[in-house]
Amino acid sequence: MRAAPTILHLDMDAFYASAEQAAKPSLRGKPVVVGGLGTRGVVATASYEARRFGVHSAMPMAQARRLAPNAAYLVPRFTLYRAVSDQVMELLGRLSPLVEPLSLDEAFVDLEAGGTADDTASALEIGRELREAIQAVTGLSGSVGLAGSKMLAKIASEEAKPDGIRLIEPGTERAHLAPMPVRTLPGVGPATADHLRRAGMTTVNDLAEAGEAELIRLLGKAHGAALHRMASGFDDRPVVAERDAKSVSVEDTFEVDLHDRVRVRTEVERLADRCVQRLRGAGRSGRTVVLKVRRYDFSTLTRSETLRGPTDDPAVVREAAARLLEAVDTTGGVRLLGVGVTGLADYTQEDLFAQAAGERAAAAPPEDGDVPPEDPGGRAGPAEPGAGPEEAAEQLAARRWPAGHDVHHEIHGHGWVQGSGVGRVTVRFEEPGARAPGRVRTFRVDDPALRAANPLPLVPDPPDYSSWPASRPKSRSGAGAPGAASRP
Ligand code: DCP
Ligand code: MG
Repeated sequence: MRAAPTILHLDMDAFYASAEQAAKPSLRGKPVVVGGLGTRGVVATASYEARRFGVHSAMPMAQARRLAPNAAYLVPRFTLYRAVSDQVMELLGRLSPLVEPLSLDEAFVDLEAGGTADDTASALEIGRELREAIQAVTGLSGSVGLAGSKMLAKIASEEAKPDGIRLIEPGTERAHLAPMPVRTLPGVGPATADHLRRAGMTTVNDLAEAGEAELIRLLGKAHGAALHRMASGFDDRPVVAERDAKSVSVEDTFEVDLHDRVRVRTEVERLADRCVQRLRGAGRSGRTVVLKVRRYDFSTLTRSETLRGPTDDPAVVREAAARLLEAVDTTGGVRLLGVGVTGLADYTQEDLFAQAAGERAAAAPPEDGDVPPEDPGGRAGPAEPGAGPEEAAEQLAARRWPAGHDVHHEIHGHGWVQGSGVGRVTVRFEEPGARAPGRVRTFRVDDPALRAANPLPLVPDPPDYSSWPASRPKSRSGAGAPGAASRP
C-alpha cells in the first residue's frame, strides 16, 4: 500500500453492449442485451438501459427475454471488442510499463512506476485525461478508480460507474471498507460469504473486528490471514505487467452448471482462444497448458500437459486443452472452466508441426465465429434435436446470419442483421458514427447480393494520441460527448 493514490483501475462501461450501441446508431439509448441466443444461452452483458429491467451478466437468456422483451438481442462480436480493447490497452501502456489487464475491458496501471502521477492531484488529472482519450479514440466510456492499492482502486472504479472517476484517499481505506459486504473483498465468493454469514459476519468491519486468529480458525491459515489483512485495508499486491507474469490464464464461471459435454468442450476451446489472445497480446509464448475444472460440488481439479516447445498457436493450445478435458469426469455438471498457459518465454521456438497446425486453423472459419462461416450450401450443421422442419430452417438462418453481425449488400452497403427466420433475413443499413438510424430491408437468406462482413471501426478517424500524456492532441473537439468522434 502506498501513500499516494497512484494505482489506477480502469473498467469499460457495459463493454460489449456499449460497443454495439456505438456501432449501431439505432440502438443508442435503447436496451441492448449481448449473449448466447440459443435455448441454453446466457447474458454476457446488458446496456444500462436494459439493466433497469433487471437484466444482468450470467443470467439465462430466456429470463432476460421475459424481463426485457423489447430489448435488442445480439450475438457477441469478439473481433470488434478485441480491436477496441487493443486501443484501450495501447492508451494505458502510455501511462506506465506496469499495466495488468484482467480482461478485455479491465486493467490495473501503476502510475507511479510510469512516472505519470505521484500525488492526488496528478493522479486525478491523468485519470481524467485517460477517460477523455478513451472516449475520443474508441467512442466508448470507461470508469476510473484511483487508490493506494489494487483492492481499493477496483472498488473505486465500481463506485465511479457508469462514466465516472473516483479516488479513495490513502489512509481512509479501513473506514471506506467497513460498511461494505464481505463479498467486496477479493477471494470472497458465495461459498465463503455463506460460511462467514453463519459465523455472524456480513460486513468487512465484522471481519476486521473478528481478528486474524478467528478468521484463520474459520477459513484456514492462508485464506484467513489474507482476508484479515484485506479487511483491515492492507493490500500490497503489486501491479504485474503481463510480460512479467509467470502464466496467463482465463476462466469463466457459469451461472447454471454445464451438463452437456459438447458445450463443455466448446467452452474450453473458446477459453483456449481467449488465453492465446492474451498470451499473444503480451508477446509471449508458453510451454505448459493447464486446464482447470470446478465441478458442481465445488471440487476443483487442474490438469496440465507440457509441450515439446513453447507455443502461441491457438490450434495447439486448443488441442492440448481438449485432450486434458478428455480425462476429466464432468458428469454431474461443471461450474467453472479455466485454461492457462505457463512456462512462458518471450519468443516462440520454431516448431514446424505447430506451424502447420496453425496454417490449417487459418484456413478454417475465423475465431469465435465472429463472421459466420461461409456456408453456401446451407450446410450449417445439424439442427437441434427435436426441431421440426420449420424450426430447423429458422435455426439454419440464425446460424448463418447471427443477430447483430455485420453484413454487406452490393447496393445498400454496410449493415447488420436485425433478425432472421422463415427464409428471410432483416438487415438495418447503418454505420458507426451516423447521426440517425438507418433503413431496414428484408432479403431471402440466400440472396447472392448479401454477404457477411467485418466490423467497421467505431470511430472512423480517431485523434492522434501518440505523444500523450506529454502533450494532448489539439483536435479534441468531440472528446467527452458520448459516441462523438472528433473529425477535422
Ligand atoms: N462478460 C461476459 N460474461 C460475464 C461477465 C462479463 O461475457 N459473466 C463480458 C461482457 C462484458 C465484459 O465481459 O461487457 C466486461 O465485463 P464487466 O464485468 O466489466 O461488465 P460490463 O463492462 O459489461 O459492465 P460494467 O459497466 O458493469 O463494467
Ligand atoms: Mg466493464
